[in-house]
Order: sequence, then structure tokens, then C-alpha cells
Amino acid sequence: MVDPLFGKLSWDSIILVQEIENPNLNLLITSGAAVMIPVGGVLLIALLWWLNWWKPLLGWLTSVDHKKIGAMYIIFAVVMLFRGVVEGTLMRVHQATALNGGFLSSDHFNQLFTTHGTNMIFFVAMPFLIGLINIVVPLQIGARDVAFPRLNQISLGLTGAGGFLITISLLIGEFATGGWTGYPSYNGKLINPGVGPDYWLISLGISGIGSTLTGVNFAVTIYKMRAKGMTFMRMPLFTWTALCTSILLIFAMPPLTACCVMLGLDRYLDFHFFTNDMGGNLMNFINLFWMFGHPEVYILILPAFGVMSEISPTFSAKRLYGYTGLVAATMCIAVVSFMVWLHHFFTMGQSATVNAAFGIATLLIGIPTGVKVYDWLATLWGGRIRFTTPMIYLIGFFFLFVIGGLSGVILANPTLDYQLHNSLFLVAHFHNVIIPGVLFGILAGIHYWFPKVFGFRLMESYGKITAVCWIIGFCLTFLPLYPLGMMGMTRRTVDYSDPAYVPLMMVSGAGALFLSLAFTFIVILFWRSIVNRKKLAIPMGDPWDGRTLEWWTPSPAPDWNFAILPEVHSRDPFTEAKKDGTAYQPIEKYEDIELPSTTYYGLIIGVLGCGLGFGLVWYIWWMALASFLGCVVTAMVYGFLPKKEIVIPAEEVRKVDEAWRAEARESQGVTRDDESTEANKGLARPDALPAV
Ligand code: HEM
Ligand SMILES: [Cu+2]
Repeated sequence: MVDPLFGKLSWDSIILVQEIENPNLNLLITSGAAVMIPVGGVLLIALLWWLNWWKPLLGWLTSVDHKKIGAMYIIFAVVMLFRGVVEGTLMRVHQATALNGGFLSSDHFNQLFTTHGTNMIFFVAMPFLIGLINIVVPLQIGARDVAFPRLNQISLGLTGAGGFLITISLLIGEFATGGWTGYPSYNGKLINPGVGPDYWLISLGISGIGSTLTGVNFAVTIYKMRAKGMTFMRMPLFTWTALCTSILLIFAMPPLTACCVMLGLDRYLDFHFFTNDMGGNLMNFINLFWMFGHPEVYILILPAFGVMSEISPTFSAKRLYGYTGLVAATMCIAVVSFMVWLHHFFTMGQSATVNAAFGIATLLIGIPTGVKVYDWLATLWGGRIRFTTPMIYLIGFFFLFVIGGLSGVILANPTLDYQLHNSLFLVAHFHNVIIPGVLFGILAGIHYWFPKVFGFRLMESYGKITAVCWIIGFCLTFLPLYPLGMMGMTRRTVDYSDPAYVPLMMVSGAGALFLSLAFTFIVILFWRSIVNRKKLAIPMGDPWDGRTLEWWTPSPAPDWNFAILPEVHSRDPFTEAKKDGTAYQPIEKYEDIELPSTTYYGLIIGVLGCGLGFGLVWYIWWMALASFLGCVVTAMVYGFLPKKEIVIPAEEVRKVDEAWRAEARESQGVTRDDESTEANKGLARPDALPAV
């Protein structure tokens, strides 16, 4: 019976109550993690109280500034990364000691890989990238904000609501056990009537809508808001990859939303889309899911490629080699990524011809990817390379990502896939592309662009240690999984009886512990850099001798980004201006700038999204209905209210801009040899060694 007030919710749904009533090790671990939610919440509130930060916090949450929204996405992703790394490490340590049974129960282990996978893909990798795109793209194309700033805030709110659901599932109830792919019939009502699969499908449903909206927002921004003179073929490569990712988001997210809605109808209203009888067919789910799932991996990797394409020219002081080739390769990958989804289920019984066709299509993706790697190498070739933190990530990426790509080529062959499918070889492969590819790209990008938003650099010393830890930790943790997979160890295995697996499992477990160290260094890196922010400040805005527009404005970038919108005549406009000596010349005329004002719209939608999701998961119908109606009313109210704008008077813009230009003209600047020292105030002096 479902209670009208509390739905399926009862005291026993709370993990801590379960642990007290029926103490055991698994519940102790879960409740230990669960306790962190209320304790962390209380500590956070206490901290905010103590520092009296309520006002600034509200200022951020109601801001529509793309830089702040981007930074909030990234902070959210770092918090979720913490959880993901802890879960990954827990599973690795468990498996290292799981010969004939380890310390975790099978149900707990299943929840761990499901939350880990779901969380890492949707609430770590995606928000990281969307955050980075938010911060960088408007600056790179010379715009004041994105096309739809309020929609941007709503997307963040919906992502936050999805993250809230997966987080609260730790404390109340349980999460799904069917893996990040959520296949029925295992996730159907018949086999799994609990709240776990509901948490999965509703958190992905809600955050997926947010991501679709983000795709629309960025595609329009890039199509419509580029600076004068910035033709498509003058767009920086990161913006190109952001455009392709946005298009992929628009086309790939709806199949996922459809999956969630249809599975929801099956589970809530006894529909039969994916059941085994009554005309249902679970293969429909699997096809739909991977129509989203495969483009998704390119949604993740393309912006990381974009970061690499920005870092390689900057830190080798050369023009990007093969610009046109890189653009074409990006477009090819985006298109072909929709034609390969079936390689995720070669073993499901379709004909050999179909498998061969999809195998060949998959292999084709290797070609544009290879072109990219050659172009980056050629960019570095003969350049004046500086071994900064982003460069170390780039080098790690070169060696390790290529291994991941090659193992993908192996898996693309259906005959080999029959052997390797569902083994640890696959787990090695996708971590091998996701960590050295996506994560290294993101971390390098954060290191590179952080100063633009916050006005100070991140410390090189800790940055380098962090990068090296990730590289070593990755190799130790994931390379042993290739041989283990070939030895026959299956993925998602809670225990095993073959002692031959143990040595390599031990290495992998030790590697995972090492990776926790890498995460700890990320925290230390931010903390130490914030403490030293005065010394690391780069008010003039161009710490790395950048080539593109985002460096042509002070740091932190003012709310309006550019005092007057720049005009572009080439691919590296800022480099050209620095060469001509025109970069910091005074400007005659300033104009008033209009910016959208703060709004509670996204925050309200986010909170109502949490209510809607929680109500649905627990069958608390009044809560779900009220939240849904609340969303509709909010949208109507905000839709009809006149939009408010803030006007920044020309005089104020002039004051800020002239001071910056004057400082830059008078300053000595810093050569590349000293760019990692305190002398770097964000003005690049021409080098003794000529740039190429
Ligand atoms: C940081 C260190 C990490 C560790 C120690 C780790 C460890 C693990 C382990 C032990 C599994 C289960 C493997 C199995 O099925 O036998 C797993 C699965 C998975 N991981 Fe990670 N992982 C890490 C990072 C990441 C990252 C950064 C991502 C993505 C952004 C990711 C995405 C996934 C996915 C999608 C799965 C599959 C889940 C499923 O089977 O449904 N992992 N990971
Ligand atoms: Cu795929």
C-alpha cells in the first residue's frame, strides 16, 4: 500500500536506520558515506554562516554570467568526481581481495559500479565539459554571453537536480544495480520493483533535458554570436569542437530521454515497451540507448580534443598545424559517431553481415582520430615547447590515449569482440580513453583557462605533481586489466575463484589507491593556489602568450567580457595584434553595455526538479504534481514578465578598460622563460627566441 502522504517512504528507507537495526559491514560502509551528506551539509552551512557568504552565494546562484555558470558546473563536477573516485577505489580494493569472496556483498558491489558509472559519465565528465565550454566559448568568439543566458541557468538547475537524486539515493533507499546502461529486463518492474531503477531513470531523464537545452544554447551561440569577421574557418578549434558537441547533444540526448520515459511507462504504468511478453522487446531499449550512448562518448571526447588543439600551439609558440584537417576530422567523427552504435552488442545475435558493416564503420573513426594525433604532433614539431602542466597532460594523452584508441580498434572487430566483450579488457579500454582522453583534457583545460575566470594562475608545482600522479596511477590501475580481460575475467564481477587473477588485481588495487592520491593533490592544488592568489595574479590577462580572443581582456574577465566587441581578421587575431603593437592601444569611443540581470528562474526550476524527481521515485504523488505544476507556473510567469537588463554606463567601462590598457602599455611583461614565476602578471613580452 502506498501512503498518500509519504508514498513508499518509511523510516526503514533511511540507510542509517537500517544500519542501526541490522548492523553489518556493507551497511556500515554505505552509511559512512551517507552520513557525509547531512554532515557535509551542516558543515557547509556553518562555514557559510561563519564567513557570512550567503549574499555572494546567492549572487552566484542567481547569476546568468556564463563564466560563473561554467565555474559552478566545474565545482559540481569536482564534488561528484570525489564520490566517483572513492567508489572506483573501493571496488578495485574489493576485487583485489575477492578471491573466493571479498568484503562487499554482491548487491552493494552492483550498486557501486552502477552509481560509479552513471555518476562519472553524467555528473562528472558532462558537467566538466559543459562548464569548460560555458567559460571559454563566448570569450573565444568575442561575445558578451551565450545566446540564451537564462536557459543556461535552467540547464544547470536541471543537472543539479539529477545530481541531487543520485546523491540522495545514498542516504534514502538504494540506487539501481543494473549498470550505467540500465538495461531491462533486469531493470524492469518484474525483476526489480524497488526504487533503484527509478532513481536511475529519473535522474538521467531530468539532467538529460538540461543537456539537450545546453546543446541548443551553444549551437545558437556559435552560429549567431561570433565576432565580426570570425568566419567559420577562423573559429578557434575549441569552439569548433564545442559546436560539434552541441550538435551531438541535440541529436543524441533525446533518444536517452525517450529511453527513460518509455522505461518509466513500463515501470509506473505497466506498459510493455521493453518487457519480454505482450509484444515488448528489450532490444529496442538497447538500440535506443546506444543511439545515445555512442555519440555520447564523442560528446565527451571532442571538447577534450579541442583543449589539446589550443594547448599545443600555445605552449609550442607555433601556429596550429593542419587547421582545416582538424576541422574536417572533427566533423567526420561527429557524423560517423551516429553510425556505429551496434558495436555495443555484436554478441546479441544479428547476422554476421550486419556485424561486419558496423565493425567497418567503427574502424573508420580511427582515421580522423589518427589525423588529429598527427596534426598535434606536427604542431609541436620544431616549436619552442614549454613543459607546463597542460603540456604534461598533453604528453600523457599522446602515449596513453593512443593505446586506448588502439584497443578500441581491436574491439571493433566482431570476431575478437566475441571473446573480449563483457571482460575486463573492455573496462580497460573505456577507462583508457576516458581518463587519458577526457579527464586529462579537462584537467589541462582547467589549468589553462582557470586564470581567465579567477584572475590568478594555479600553482605549477602542484599542477605538475597532480598530472604525474594521474599518469602513473592510471597506468597501474588500468593497464593490468587488459591481460586480466584476456585471461577471461569478466567485468562487474563481485568475486572469483581463479588465483591466477590475484597478482594483477593487486597491482590494479594499489594503482587505485594511488589515484586517490592524485585526487587529493587536486584539492591541495586549488587550496594552495587560492592561498597564494595575490602572488599568482595575472591582472593583464594573457599569462601564456595566448593566440585567441579570450586572452585579449583583463583577468578576471569583466562581466561584459570585452569593452568593445573585437573584430577578427585571421585565425590568431590576438597574436597578430600583439605583433603589430596594436593590442593595447587606447580606444576612442565606448558605449553603454546591456547585460541580462540576475534571476531566480534556474534556481527555482532546479529545486522543483528535485521535488519532482523525489516525488516520482517514492510515489509521493502530491509532491511530484505540485513540483511539476510549479515548473509550469514558473515558466509562464518568467515567460510573461518583462526581461530586465542591467546597463553598464560607457564611463564605467572606459575607466576599467583604459586602466587595463595603460597598465599593459607601461608594464615590462614577462618572457616565456619566466612565465611560471611570480613575475608573470599576464603580459607576454616578445621572446628572445623567435616564435615560429
Ligand atoms: C579514478 C579512478 C577510477 C577507478 C579506480 C575506476 C574503477 C572502476 C571499476 C572498478 C569499475 C567496475 C569494473 C567492472 O565492471 O568490473 C568501473 C566501471 C566504470 N567506470 Fe570507472 N573508475 C575510475 C574512473 C572513471 C572515470 C573518470 C569514468 C568516466 C568519466 C569512469 C566510468 C566508468 C563506467 C562508465 C563504468 C561502467 C559501469 C558499469 O559497468 O555499468 N570511471 N570503474
Ligand atoms: Cu560505441
